[in-house]
Amino acid sequence: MHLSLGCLSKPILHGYFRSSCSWRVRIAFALKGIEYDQAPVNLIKDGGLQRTQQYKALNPMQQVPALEIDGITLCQSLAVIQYIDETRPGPLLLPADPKKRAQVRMISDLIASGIQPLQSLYVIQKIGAEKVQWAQHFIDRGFQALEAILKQTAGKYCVGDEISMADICLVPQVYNAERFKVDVEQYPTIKRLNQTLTEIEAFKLSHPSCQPDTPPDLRA
Ligand code: GSH
Repeated sequence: MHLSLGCLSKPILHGYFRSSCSWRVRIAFALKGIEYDQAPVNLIKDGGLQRTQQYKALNPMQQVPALEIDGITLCQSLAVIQYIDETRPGPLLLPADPKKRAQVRMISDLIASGIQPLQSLYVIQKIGAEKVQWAQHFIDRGFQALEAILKQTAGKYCVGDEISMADICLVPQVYNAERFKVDVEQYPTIKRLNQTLTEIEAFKLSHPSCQPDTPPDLRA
């Protein structure tokens, strides 16, 4: 059931332009055509503003995103995306068919649990000098599995021909892979899907290169 939105204020997304998890939520909002405000949290400045007591009150994990919506604060991007999907009209981000729905969750979890946490800022900072090799190793390991799965599930998009939460997870993860100089050419299905998806307006609008907190030298 969709909420009546007339009396509710705009959601506030606490995120960071280059955070892949924040980008996931921005894509979901763009696909659904929902207006929201952004409250940038600089993950680098002064040791990371996500570590302040003020932000910790919003997200005790000291990570972005955090979303203020409908009188509650939600963290964890996949929970946020599913809440948006369940309460807002627009294209379904999780398909109705149980098999496809499970495949969407499988791919999303593979990325959100099996790849991104191993190359997130906090982990990388702990690794120190080996950080690039570490990130490349875990992204490659995840992409090998993801490529095999996508060969079975993909049509035009990650699961069949409808855009879903799996696509929302894929594009920011490929962006991270490229930042860490992973050779995405090795993964032809991932590469094809990413190329198709990055042409779509919702993915372009939410791209790290054009957010309110994108530094001038990284703006496209
Ligand atoms: N599982 C969380 C989600 O999906 O929201 C992961 C959130 C996460 O790792 N956020 C990163 C972060 O805030 C940015 S993408 N990193 C800050 C840090 O590591 O200190």
